[in-house]
Amino acid sequence: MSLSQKLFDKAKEIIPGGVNSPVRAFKSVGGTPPFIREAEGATITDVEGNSYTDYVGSWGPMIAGHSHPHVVKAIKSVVEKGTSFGAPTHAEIYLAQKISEIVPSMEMVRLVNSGTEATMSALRLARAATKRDIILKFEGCYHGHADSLLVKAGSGAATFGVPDSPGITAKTAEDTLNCPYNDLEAVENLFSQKGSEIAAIIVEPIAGNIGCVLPKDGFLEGLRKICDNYGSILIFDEVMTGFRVARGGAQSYYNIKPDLTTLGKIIGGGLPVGAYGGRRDLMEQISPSGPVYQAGTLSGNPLATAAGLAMMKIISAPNFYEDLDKKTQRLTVGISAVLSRVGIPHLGTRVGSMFGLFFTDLSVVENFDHASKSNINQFNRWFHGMLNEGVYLAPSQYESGFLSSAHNEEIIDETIAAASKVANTLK
Ligand code: KE4
Repeated sequence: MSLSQKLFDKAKEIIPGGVNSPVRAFKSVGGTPPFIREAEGATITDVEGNSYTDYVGSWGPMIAGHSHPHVVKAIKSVVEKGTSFGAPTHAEIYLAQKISEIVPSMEMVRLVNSGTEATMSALRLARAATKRDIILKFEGCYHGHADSLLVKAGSGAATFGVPDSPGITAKTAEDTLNCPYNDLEAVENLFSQKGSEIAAIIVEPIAGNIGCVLPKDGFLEGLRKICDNYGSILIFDEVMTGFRVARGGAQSYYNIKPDLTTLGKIIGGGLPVGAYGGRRDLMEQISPSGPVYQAGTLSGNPLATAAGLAMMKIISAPNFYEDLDKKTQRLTVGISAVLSRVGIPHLGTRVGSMFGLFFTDLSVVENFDHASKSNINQFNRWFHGMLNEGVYLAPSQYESGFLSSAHNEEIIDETIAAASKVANTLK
């Protein structure tokens, strides 16, 4: 029995499923998750010293690679001065200013501790500002595990095929409507019936929790117009796409201005940070400047803001995104070529350094229904084949992959060579 297996058995005795976040348990792909000891750059190493090229990057935060020296240095520079004060600090101002400078639609910013807190708070604000109860999300999109958002969610929830979680009241679920992603007509029909009751649309501008599904031309613009017509709030959940697909996130990539944006992952460089922000007239309604309550003991703590400021500096380097784009293109084109060479039906998707791979005959995957028709068994064989070749991919068909600035051409070509070996076993 491997050390990871021993640790997994021990973990299951004291932690539900042996993990602190479900998708880590490898339930959908099967097998035992390697317990990780350390990580640096593009490499993670498990407790037995096996190293893997990492394309999960802690589910997005590690866009500059693991243990980036500037992030480590920033944390070290503050950690001995205290880890949390529960009081305002200057670094919180700087980080909020930096976020607003890079994402101008975020005229004001509130730091929280996770993406879930960010989306939960943004929805509360949207409901308060519009005095409406209903929210619209999209099937398969995942916005964290707040009750009202765990309805036909993606990511881990979709992976387990139980998109609705027990413990959510019928009333809560009632106030959450879903449409198929990319189906603007369905949204228009819904709004023509209930538009005056809908507080907000919350959308992943690129759906990264269905696998990686791109918005169809006109979809995001259409949501913007509908929200304008009906006085609803447009929330871009950029927890995954923010600072990922472009410096200014998907909203800059597609040139759409949401009313509120939620962030997470990259802004903390791996430390627990989330944020929400947007129009000043909305954000000023957040306590204590306004009546909408939201709070957090560790929000904006000095370690998180130091790491976040270091990340903002790293991603602001010239050509940072252009280089990532080129390298991810090399990777995804290379993998697709080796799968095509052996005749494996698949569809690769990508925006910047965020990418997906569906084992499907479909020529397009536009929504959760399309994605759920993928050959999950084939995906699972691909996943384990690549893991055995030292390549660590997201352990679910309903997740996206991420490349970092630490992945160089040599590493990418090694991954493609591994893919070529594994592709032959999939025939
Ligand atoms: P967190 O609460 O996990 O920080 O963020 C929730 C969240 C919100 N919005 C989007 C678009 C997200 O992708 C996420 C979290 N992403 C998942 C990966 N699909 C995190 C991995 C996990 O759940 O362990």
